[in-house]
Amino acid sequence: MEDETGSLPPKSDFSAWYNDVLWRAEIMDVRYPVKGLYVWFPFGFGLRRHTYAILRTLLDRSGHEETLFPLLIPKNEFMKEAEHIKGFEEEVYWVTHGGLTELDVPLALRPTSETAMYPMFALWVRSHADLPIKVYQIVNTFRYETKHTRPLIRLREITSFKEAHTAHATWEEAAAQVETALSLYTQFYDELCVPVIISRRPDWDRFPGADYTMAVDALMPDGRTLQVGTAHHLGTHFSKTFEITYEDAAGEQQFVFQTCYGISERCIAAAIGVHGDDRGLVLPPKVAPVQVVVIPIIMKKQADEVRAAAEAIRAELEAAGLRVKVDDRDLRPGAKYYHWEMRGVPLRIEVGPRDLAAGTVVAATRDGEKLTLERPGLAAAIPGVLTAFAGKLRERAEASLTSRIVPVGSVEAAVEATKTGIAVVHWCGDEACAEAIEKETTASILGTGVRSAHIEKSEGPCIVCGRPGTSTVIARTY
Ligand code: A5A
Ligand code: ZN
Repeated sequence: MEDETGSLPPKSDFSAWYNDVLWRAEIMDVRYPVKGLYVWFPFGFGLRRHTYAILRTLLDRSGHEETLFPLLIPKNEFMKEAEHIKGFEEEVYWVTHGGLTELDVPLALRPTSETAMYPMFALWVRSHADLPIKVYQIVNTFRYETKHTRPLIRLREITSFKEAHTAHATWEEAAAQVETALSLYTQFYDELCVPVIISRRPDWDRFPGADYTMAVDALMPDGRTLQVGTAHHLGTHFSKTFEITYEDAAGEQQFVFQTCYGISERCIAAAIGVHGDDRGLVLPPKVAPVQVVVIPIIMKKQADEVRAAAEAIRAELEAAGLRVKVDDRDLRPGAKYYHWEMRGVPLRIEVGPRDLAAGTVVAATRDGEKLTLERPGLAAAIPGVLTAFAGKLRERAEASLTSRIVPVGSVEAAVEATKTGIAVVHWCGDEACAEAIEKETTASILGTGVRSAHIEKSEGPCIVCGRPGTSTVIARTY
């Protein structure tokens, strides 16, 4: 399965690096014979599992309940909400036959689950006491994407679609839920040590059927942003079509106000893209399938003792809750270092005869920092080492993002800035000005109302028309 020969393209050639590292680090196998569908290698799936465990915990702890709805949505339900259909009609896969029999009602493979869930919400909500509803599911969804497909980034089968759906008594409560969602996503990305920028998408980029859409974007090494999450205020668009009502205190039927918010395996693409280096993956310790690799340095002398020491270290670290591997393959240490560096393992511990005598081990974090750790109390020391390493990843990623955000005062300067990152401009909100900006820069307006520690909000003249404008972020996007 693995190919340890040849070398990884440099990360500066990001597209080539990305495709190659997914293969070499055993994240995804792209040889599945359907375009836009890929296979998780077990190591990659481990990364997915630990990543989504964080997401689950954040949702569970904030009053969400996990649920599971069917994959198939009857055409008549799918076609109810006009804007929603229009937004998705070109992306839906249809099931039209059961065996040789044509189905009376064609079934859509969910591209997202509003129209699967909301007919049921109509049955679930009766009175004020049934609100709010806050559910989520982690499922596969299907979108017939026509843009260039790419593993983890643009899929036709999204395998790890976390979608949350909520229903509330008031518009304000739903708006507050959107804020809660953004805060959860910010915490989630902080655990992945990936800094993000939150903004309100322009109206033409809203989710089909939303009052407004808030988006979370990460900056990839090639200077393009990746939308790694969205939270939508749905107002009463869907509750009106699906008749989701509750009886208020005065005995009147009222439509509920809804939100939904989603994250896909793009979160893993972002972590891989942001942290990796020329030697392969660099994984945040919380999600690394292997957090510590122990490499016994076997010489003729004391080979058995060294092996036993490596095993003892593994047992101790595992007992402390760490994910550990001992690599006792009959390979030169250098080949093993290469192997585990490619797979992003945050910490490597080497034990050899000299360490046995000294009562120490040599440890190296994935970024090359070497430490000598005392053998007694090793398990107690490692979590601190991993936390410090995560802190370094976070700082490096923040610095890299900050250095590529450029406030500019003209369209020409925006053209330059978006070649390598994000331009912050003043824009008046007019669609014609947006079109002019997007045409000149070949970048997209990500949004306004920007929230980021890295961007200062201000007012100023629109870079196209000169009328009053507000801070707006622009970037080339995936
Ligand atoms: N029901 C809401 C939550 C929804 O579907 N929103 S969404 O269309 O914006 O999708 C949520 C997130 O899924 C997006 O922000 C994006 O990060 C991710 N996503 C969308 N299409 C994708 C695709 N084809 N491949 C991978 N991820 C995708
Ligand atoms: Zn303008």
